[in-house]
Amino acid sequence: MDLRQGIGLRKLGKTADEFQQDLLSNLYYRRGTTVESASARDAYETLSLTVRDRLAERRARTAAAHYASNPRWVYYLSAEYLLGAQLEQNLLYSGTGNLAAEAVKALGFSLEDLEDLDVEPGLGNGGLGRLAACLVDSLATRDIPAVGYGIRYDLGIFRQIITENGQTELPDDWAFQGNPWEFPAPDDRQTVGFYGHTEPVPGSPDRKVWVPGEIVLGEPSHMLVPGYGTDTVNIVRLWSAKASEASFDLSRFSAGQYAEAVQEAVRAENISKVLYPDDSTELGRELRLKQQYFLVSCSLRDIIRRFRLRNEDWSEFADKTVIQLNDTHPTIAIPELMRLLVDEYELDWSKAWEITRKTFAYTCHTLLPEALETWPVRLIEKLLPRHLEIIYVINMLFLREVGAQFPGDQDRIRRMSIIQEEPERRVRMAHLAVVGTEAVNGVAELHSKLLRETVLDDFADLWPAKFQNVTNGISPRRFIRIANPRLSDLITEGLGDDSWLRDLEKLAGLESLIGDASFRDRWQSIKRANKVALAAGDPDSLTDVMIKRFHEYKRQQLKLLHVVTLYQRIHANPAGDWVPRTVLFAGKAAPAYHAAKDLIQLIATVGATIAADPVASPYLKVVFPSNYNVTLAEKIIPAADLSEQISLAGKEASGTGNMKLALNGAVTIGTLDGANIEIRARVGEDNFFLFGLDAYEAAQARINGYQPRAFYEHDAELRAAIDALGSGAFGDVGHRVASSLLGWDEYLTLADYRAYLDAQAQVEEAWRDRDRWIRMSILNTAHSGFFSSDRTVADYAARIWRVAPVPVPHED
Ligand code: F58
Repeated sequence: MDLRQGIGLRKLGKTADEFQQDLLSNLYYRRGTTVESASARDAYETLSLTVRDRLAERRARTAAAHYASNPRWVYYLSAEYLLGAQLEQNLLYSGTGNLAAEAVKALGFSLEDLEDLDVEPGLGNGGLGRLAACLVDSLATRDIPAVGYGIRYDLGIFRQIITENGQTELPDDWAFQGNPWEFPAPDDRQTVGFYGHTEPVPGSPDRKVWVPGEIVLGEPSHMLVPGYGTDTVNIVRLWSAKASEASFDLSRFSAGQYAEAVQEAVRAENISKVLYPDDSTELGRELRLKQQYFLVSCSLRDIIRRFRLRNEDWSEFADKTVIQLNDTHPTIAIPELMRLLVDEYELDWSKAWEITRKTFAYTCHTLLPEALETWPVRLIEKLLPRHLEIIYVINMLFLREVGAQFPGDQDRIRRMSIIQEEPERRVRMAHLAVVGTEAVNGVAELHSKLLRETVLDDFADLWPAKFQNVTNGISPRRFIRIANPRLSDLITEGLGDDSWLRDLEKLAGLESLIGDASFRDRWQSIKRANKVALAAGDPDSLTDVMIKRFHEYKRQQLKLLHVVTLYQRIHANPAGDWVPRTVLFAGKAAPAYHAAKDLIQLIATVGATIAADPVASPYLKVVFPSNYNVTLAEKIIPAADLSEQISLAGKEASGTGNMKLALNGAVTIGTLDGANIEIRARVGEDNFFLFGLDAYEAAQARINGYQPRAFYEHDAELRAAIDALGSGAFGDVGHRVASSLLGWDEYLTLADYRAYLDAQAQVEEAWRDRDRWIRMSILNTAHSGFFSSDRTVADYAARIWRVAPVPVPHED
């Protein structure tokens, strides 16, 4: 039998009875238990396998279609993926939700209970990691042959507990009870070298032999990434570090030196032990660079292995392969591909460089200078000696090009060099990423423009065509269909079918329903029901949410000043006609980012003070649920009325929470930053509360010698709020936050305070006119279609990747 002629698998059940049969057979044969003794965990694992089988069958057909067409592939390289919980998604994408609910009920369980056992793999920090997850979803939905490569961290982003003492971090052993969604693939194991030295190759000046001093194994496992409304199932392949057999010291073990015997093995396996929640500590930097190279080395070898399944000639590599670098974390892939091509496959330098440059593309996710990665030259030299040599050659040839374009401009050469000389020699990864790729993109219009005008201006001068914008997007399946089933059903009813889930611009059709009072009523009742389900506060209060990582540039401190001012106003006039508000904060701070952790603690303390206050608490409530993650986001977002997007203009690259909230009918209060600008342009100025300095005014304010104290002195309410924080009532954290605002206020919080409060007054005015508010809410949803990650992927596919879909033939 020619296996490639058709998958020829035994058909999986389509009816409730057949699904039940499959579930039972998995319970017996794969879980090894019985109906009588099945625990909820048994039922969860068995159901997951039963659903997974359906996707695995589609996966087999996808692989066959891809093999047959030998297409151009997209490889997404990312140190982070925040995939979210898998069961509900996979039920939806496999169309087995109803069958599953019935089948598990017969076993004595409810689907909701089993969904609670589904732990999300927290393999990312925030927006960047979640973007990677949305993009792989949309790649599959758009039938684009793609693999996402990442690291299978044993411990994901820490579990956060919030108390009045602030944030506590606990390890997140997410796969402790196993992970039914992954397939280990030990046969595709790779070998990765570190340290050591290089030796010349006589007669081949470009080539070297690298003799590593340490060898670590990379073992892959993959998770299935189904497309929605299509048969494509792609994969995310995650690498785990494993010690080689040789690293176990049997003689030491026999001599009773147990710790020493496994020391080397432990060191090797530490590479994929923990996700870095932080890039601000010196400690562990070597380990982080090791992680980056580990990801890159394993993935590139796997990519080459896959290329060679159908191709032989290196000249075709860049036609068949595009590798997208998700920020600079995987940028060491550029010298690594050069090393593989030149040293191992013996291509000459210029041919190898042509291939390399054509293969890679780079997405930048920041504007903060301190977030642009650099690595000490001596660290790279020690850990990856051959790569440093290659980087030097790349730099020399590159600077020669710059010199030819701009003769005599030494200052430009110094600015553009991949090597920073002062105060310490470091490799600038963003420069390497720009030099070694065909395309560079920012993640929102303003961000891409500021990259060209500021951070990467010299490079944009040299290669204007290389710089592009691809505005971020979000998966409508996860962030409205799964997160907000009530609203999704209403939209489907209103639009006539659910095709909007694959073509989100169709939401514009909601505009014509706005005039229908019963539609508006239902819209409002759904928002209320979502608030009841969230149970964060009075469902009739204005639910005001700020959910994102804690960072000073995002300005949770501005929101806190607003809360304190509201509190003081209520106290000054307890009989006033106050708009009741529930202010919900959620988010994690990097464990070493003390200012951000101070803010968390201060918010929790102020929240407790308000809760204990009989005068203010009827009108104002601050809630701060612990452990913000994808699962929690899916509960909060559908319940939000107001979306806080208040970063200092010019600092937030894009934001994606802003898109999720608008899609779910929250109205934004925000600055002209990141994708807020594009949201406002689409939902309309009247349906967005704008305030604050723009990016140019903000930059100018600093240049003009910004004095936060002047704002403090001229604004009595602001002064009262800051004085309250610094009064001692909130302890040392209150002092620290108040004095940092008064002393320097890096992100111009005080400069934007008054404009922010004025905008909040407009919010309250709009809220009091409930019909107006509902219309605004509907219009936000109706005009969020652009922010689908399906559109983002289509943009990348057309302008950067130049890839075409490969449909998978449908089988019934
Ligand atoms: C985020 N970056 C941007 N970085 O801040 C946000 O504006 C944007 O919408 C999003 O990327 C997607 O483009 C981000 O999440 C990180 O998480 C770093 C990862 C490496 C360690 C330090 C945090």
